[in-house]
This record gives sequence, structure tokens and C-alpha cells, in this order.
Amino acid sequence: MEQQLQAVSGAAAQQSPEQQADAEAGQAYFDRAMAADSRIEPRDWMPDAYRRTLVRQISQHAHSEIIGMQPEANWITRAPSLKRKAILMAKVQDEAGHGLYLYSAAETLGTSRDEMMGQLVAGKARYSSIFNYPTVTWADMGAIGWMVDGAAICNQVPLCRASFGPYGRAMVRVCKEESFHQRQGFEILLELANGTPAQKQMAQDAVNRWYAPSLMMFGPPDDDSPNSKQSMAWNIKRFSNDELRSRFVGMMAEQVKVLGLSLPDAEIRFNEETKKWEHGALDWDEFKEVLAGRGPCNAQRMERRREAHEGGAWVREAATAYAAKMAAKNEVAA
Ligand code: BYC
Repeated sequence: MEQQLQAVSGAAAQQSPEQQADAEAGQAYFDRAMAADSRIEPRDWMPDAYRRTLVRQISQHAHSEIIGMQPEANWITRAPSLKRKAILMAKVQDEAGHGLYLYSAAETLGTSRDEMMGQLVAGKARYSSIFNYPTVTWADMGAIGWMVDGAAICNQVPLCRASFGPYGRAMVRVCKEESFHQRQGFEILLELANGTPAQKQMAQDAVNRWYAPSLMMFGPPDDDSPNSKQSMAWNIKRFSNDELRSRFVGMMAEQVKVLGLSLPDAEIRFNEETKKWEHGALDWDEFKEVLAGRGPCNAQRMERRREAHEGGAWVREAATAYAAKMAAKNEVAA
């Protein structure tokens, strides 16, 4: 907050007295909204840093949904039955929809979708680390649904209460769809776990592969998370990365028993004193490597995204030409 006030007073040097008075009134309105835990809407005054933080988080989130379609799309043609194929296609389409709601929410902050997409294809934007891991067997569809979408739910249910209205409202619908995604993943694993010994092993191997990457989805440990404190003060994030990770571990530790599988972490336990779930150490060097673009599938994910973007150029051009034609027609009619 101190930083913002400095930014406001720094900018004040170039502002007219009226503009300065408006900015001060805006800041006071914003501070009251934060204290009352109420919402900020796109036309409300907001500090530049709040706007930048939201564009950063929402656009990263949107990119994650779009890139996140790739690992699962990899199995659409090889799904083991027509029913599984139809369900997986619907899920992948949902992820595209989530990306679109989120790009729209970010656009209300004044950044265009073109700009955000441009940053993604230029390799300048982040997306979730989790989507840089390969999907090597059908059981990975189960593990992604159960664990990755499960982690997404833990992270995103609190975001339904994010202080920025369009983000919070988008999250409500996203979370409803994620619940269906998680159940479909759990059901894939349950069927495999109750199948032949080879199928059960395939399910266990997938759980083993996705366990640590899904815990890392929550972001770096709290003492290494530069954005958390301010995002929590602004009521964007409601819980810290470690708090959400701990809740997620607790949820998985119970559900894995129903599957008849195990989590690859002997150190999972509920700490009666802190009332929190604990887990074994994670390899944060691996996380940093993935964020630096050196994960197992980073290059492939970016290449596919660029191809899709270039391949879709004619659709964007056709839609723009059609919109211009309709606008001209309406003008003549008016
Ligand atoms: N991967 O200070 P921190 C889905 C970055 S889609 C990559 O803790 P923050 C699904 C972070 O951006 C799920 N980067 O940051 C889709 C920051 O870098 P910058 C996606 C990560 O923002 C398809 C730096 O590390 N979910 O479920 O306070 C199929 C320091 O971190 C990651 C969302 O996007 C990561 N895992 O907290 C199936 C949820 N973690 O920007 C499923 C919304 C951290 O300073 N986002 N970084 O350069 C959030 O809740 C928060 O942004 C995070 C990070 C918890 C992810």
C-alpha cells in the first residue's frame, strides 16, 4: 500500500489539482472497498499496481487453460471407448471456454486479447507449470482430472471471492465445470484401479507421476512467494500457496483410499498441533527449471500453440472483415 501511495504521489507531480483530488478520492474509495471486503468493478478507480497484478494473474490463468488443452487433447483420438472420447472432448472444450471467460475478464482491465495472446506466443507470458509434463498413458487422463483439476478447485474456489468482480464471477462457473472434470478423472482411475493388475498399475504409475507436479501448481513456498502478501492484502488471493497445498494434500490423502491406490509420499500426515496436513519435500529446482522454459514439454507446448495461432489467423481475419462489413451496413441503414 505504501508503494502505491508513493506511486500516486509521484504521478501527482504531473497532475492538475483536479486530477490529484480525483486520484485521492479514488484511493480512499478503493481503501474503503478493501476494508469492507467488497468488490471493485472495471470502471471503479483502482491503483495501477492492483490493475497490473490482476492482468498478470488472470492472463496467466487464461493461458494455462488454453495450453492445458494440449496434454489432454493428445488422448482424444486414443480414448478407450466412444463414451470416454465424448467426455474428454467436452472437457477439453470446457478448458477453451475457461480461457475465453478469463481473457474477457482481463480485457475489462484495458489489456486486449491480442496483446495477451501475443505475449503468450512470443514466449513472454507464464502459464501453469503443470502443463509442461507429458501424458504418456490413458491413466494420465484420470490423474489429470483427479489431481490437476482437484488442485485447480482448491485454488480457485477461494478465487470466487476475489475482490475484482469479473474475475470472481468467471471463477464461479469455472469451478462448477472443474467439479465435473475432477469427478470424471476420479472415475477413470477408479475403473482402472478395479480392473486387471496391469490396469491398476497403470493408474498407480500415473498418480505417482502427477503427484509432485500437482502440488507445485500452488506456486512456490510462502517464504519464496513475492506476490502473495500484496495479493492477499488486496483480497485477490484468500489463502497462501502453502495453506492451499496443505488442504489439497488432506483431500487427496482421504480420496486415494477409495481408489485403493497410494500417494508416493511417505511423509504425509495430519499435524494435530497445527491442524494442517504436511507432506514430504518437493523438488523446487525442478519447478524453477520448468518456469524457465526447460520442462519436459515446454518447447512442444509453445510450438503447438504458435501453430494453432497461425493456423487460426484466417478465422480472426474473416471475423474482423465481417464485423467491419456489418458496421458499414448498419451505418448506411442509420
Ligand atoms: N506455474 O508470488 P507467487 C487448470 C509464478 S488451469 C507457473 O506465489 P502468485 C486446468 C508466478 O506467476 C490452472 N508459474 O505468484 C486447465 C510468479 O511469477 P510472476 C491455472 C507459477 O501469482 C486445463 C512467481 O511464480 N490456475 O486448472 O501470487 C486443464 C512467484 O509466485 C506457478 C491458475 O492460474 C505455477 N504453478 O501465485 C486442466 C490459478 N506458481 O508472475 C486444468 C490462478 C507460481 O511474478 N493463479 N508461478 O512472473 C493463482 O492462484 C496464482 O497466480 C498462483 C501463483 C497461485 C498460481
